Amino acid sequence: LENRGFIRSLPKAELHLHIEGTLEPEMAFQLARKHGIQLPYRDVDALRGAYSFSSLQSFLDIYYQGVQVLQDEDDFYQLTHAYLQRAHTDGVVHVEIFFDPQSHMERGVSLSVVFDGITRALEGAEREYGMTYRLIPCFLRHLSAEAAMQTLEALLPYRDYICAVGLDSSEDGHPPSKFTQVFNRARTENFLTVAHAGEEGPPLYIWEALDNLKVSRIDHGVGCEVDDALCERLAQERMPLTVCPASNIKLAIFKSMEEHNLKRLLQRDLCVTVNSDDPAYFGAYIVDNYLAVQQALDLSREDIISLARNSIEASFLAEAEKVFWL
Ligand code: ES4
Ligand code: ZN
Repeated sequence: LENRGFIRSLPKAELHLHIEGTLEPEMAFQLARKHGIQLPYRDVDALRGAYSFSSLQSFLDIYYQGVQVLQDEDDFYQLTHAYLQRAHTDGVVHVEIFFDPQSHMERGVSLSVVFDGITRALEGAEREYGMTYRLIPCFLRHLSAEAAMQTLEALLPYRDYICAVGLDSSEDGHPPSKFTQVFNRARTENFLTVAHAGEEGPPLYIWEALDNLKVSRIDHGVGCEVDDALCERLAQERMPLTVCPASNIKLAIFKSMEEHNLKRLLQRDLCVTVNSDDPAYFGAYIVDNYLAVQQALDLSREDIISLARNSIEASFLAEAEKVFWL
C-alpha cells in the first residue's frame, strides 16, 4: 500500500491510452440501455467475464464491439470524464489520448460528435485539475492506406485539436510501410507521428515506424529486444517506448509479469514509459501498471522515479511545460 501511495504521488504523463478502451462494462450497459442496443451478454458480470483474451485480435474483436454503444456527444463526454477523474486520482498530470476515428465514422457517428465530447471532458479536467492534454487520432492499420488518407483529410478541419496521428489495430501483416504516404502527408500538415510497433509484430516494424513514418515515439516497442542494433539506435536517439505491461500480459505477449522485459529495456538505457492502453479491458489503470512491474520485476524507487520522469520527457508538452514537472 505504501508503494501505491508513492507511485500515485509522482507526477506522471499517460502517453498510451485508447479512450475507447476505458469503457467499463457498467457504462457499456448504461449506454446500451440509453440507445436501445442489445449487448450479447446477460449482465455486467457476463461482459466482464468475456474480457479474457489469447491474442491482440481476440481482444480487438471485443473492443470494436464495445465501441458500438458510443453514439452521441454526451457518450464521449461521459467516457472521457470518467477516465480523467480516475487518471487524476492516480496522479496523472498530463494525458495524450488516442482514439479511432474510423471505428466511429463507419457507424455514421460524425467526427464533430467525437471531438466535441472528448474535448469538453478534457477542458473540464484542465479547469478542475490543471491537467494538460493532447489528442492523437489513430488510423486502423487493418484497413487500407486509402481509407487512412481519407480519414486524414476528414481530420483536417479539426487540426487545431490534434497534436499527432497514430497507427493501431491488428499489427501482423500490416507493416508501417503500408502507411508511408499517409504519414508523409500528416507530417506536411504539421502533425507529429507515433505508431504501434513491436507489440506482436517483428523488429522490422519498429525500423519501419522510425524510417518510413518518422515517429516521435514507438507505442509498445517491446519486440525490439531481440535486435541489438535496433536497441542501440532507440537508446542513442532516446526514442521513447510507451510500454503497457498489463496489456502485454493480458494479450499473452509475455507469459507472466515476471517475464516482462521492461526492466531489461531500462537497463539498456531505453526511454521506457509505463501506460495503461485499454484499462477497462485489461483491469489495470496506470498506478496498477506501475505497481505490477515494480513488484514482479523488483524495481527500485529510483527505477520508478525514472519511469515517471521518462513519461514527462517523452510527452508532447513544450519544453517549458516539461521542466515544471522534472
Ligand atoms: C489496441 Cl492493445 C492495442 N493494440 C493495437 N491496437 C489497439 N487499439 C486499441 N487497443
Ligand atoms: Zn495501444
